[in-house]
Amino acid sequence: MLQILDATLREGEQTPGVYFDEHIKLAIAAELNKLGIDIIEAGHPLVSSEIKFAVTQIANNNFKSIVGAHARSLKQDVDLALECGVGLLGIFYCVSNSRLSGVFNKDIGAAIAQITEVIAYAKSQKPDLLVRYTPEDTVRSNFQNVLDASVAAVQAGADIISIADTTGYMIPGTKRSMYAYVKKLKDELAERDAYPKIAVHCHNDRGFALTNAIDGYRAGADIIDATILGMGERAGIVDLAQLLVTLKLDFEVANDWDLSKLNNLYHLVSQNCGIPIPMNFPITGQNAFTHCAGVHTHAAAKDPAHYQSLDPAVVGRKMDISLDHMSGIASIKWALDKLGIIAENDLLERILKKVKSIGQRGRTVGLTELEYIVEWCKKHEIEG
Ligand code: HCA
Ligand code: CU
Repeated sequence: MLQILDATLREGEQTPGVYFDEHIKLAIAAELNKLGIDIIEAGHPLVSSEIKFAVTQIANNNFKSIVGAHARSLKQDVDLALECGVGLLGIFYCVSNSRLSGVFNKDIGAAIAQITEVIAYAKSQKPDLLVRYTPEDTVRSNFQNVLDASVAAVQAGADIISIADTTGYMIPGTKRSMYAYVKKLKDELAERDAYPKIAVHCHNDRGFALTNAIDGYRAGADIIDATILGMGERAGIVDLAQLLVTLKLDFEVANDWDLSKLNNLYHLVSQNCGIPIPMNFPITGQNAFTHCAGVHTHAAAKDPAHYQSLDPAVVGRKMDISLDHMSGIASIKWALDKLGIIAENDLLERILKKVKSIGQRGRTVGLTELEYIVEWCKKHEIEG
């Protein structure tokens, strides 16, 4: 069964300026667990004693979610992660010739020796530990190096190989296809008798993270990484809410993710990282289920499905209608109905005129304000 790995507490904290307090880290992890997220990547314990403490707290909570820590390919990092009591260890090390020679002054043989030694060490310390090996910048690295390192990692005990599109390089429908990459790597691994789970970690530098992740799933990936709000280095990675909704509703993945929990979780994270949820963000954005233009509100008030392909109730939200310069009579009627106010046509027209004039000043009218606009319009009528 497909698994989702949420990396908000690891990759997400690599968003410039983002730091979650320890109790907020625990709250986010607990909410992810309630939502039914399969794996929580809780942090990189080497970064600070606070992060190590938080990873330990999260790992020792008896969550149903598997809790993981991130580590460089060094025994020192493995020891720290093991001290935290995690169930999954994500080890990353690059295999690109230019990085190996330019940054580490190593050849691929030496890199593989280091990777396998560290994986074997981790497994010897805790045999039931799940080990993921990520050849960093997988998709831009020499394929033979990726394959050799992956096979050696599996032989040393790695359970998962993660394909990292570290720079958001993959573009669907071109030679840089995540679908083709996953297929090719799986086939070549099978040729070498290696059958690890395959994860995909897609960055969003070109805006294709979600599409690439779905491509990876279609090609047989077992694990997909995502973060709340798509947070992460630079343009971040796949947005969790969009990914879950698509997989559950459109690809009918039979997992128990509780989509109704997404909205509160997004607000919790947004409030605590200082990144507002963009108004027009799918699923969780304020406007995601709000209809504006008169033609739309007229039809949506009769049946929201005319202008919605996703029922907001599925994600714990409601349809809304915005009152502004685009409004029509149907918008006003819909809003008045919410307030329990019945108005004759003449009054309706005057309310609409007022609402439109406010909208032209660049803002929307809320229900409380509307109540007073109704009063004002009635009075205005009497006073002439
Ligand atoms: C990083 C890079 C990484 C690692 C992914 C992984 C990437 O920030 O360390 O370890 O699976 O995008 O390659 O996030
Ligand atoms: Cu990343």
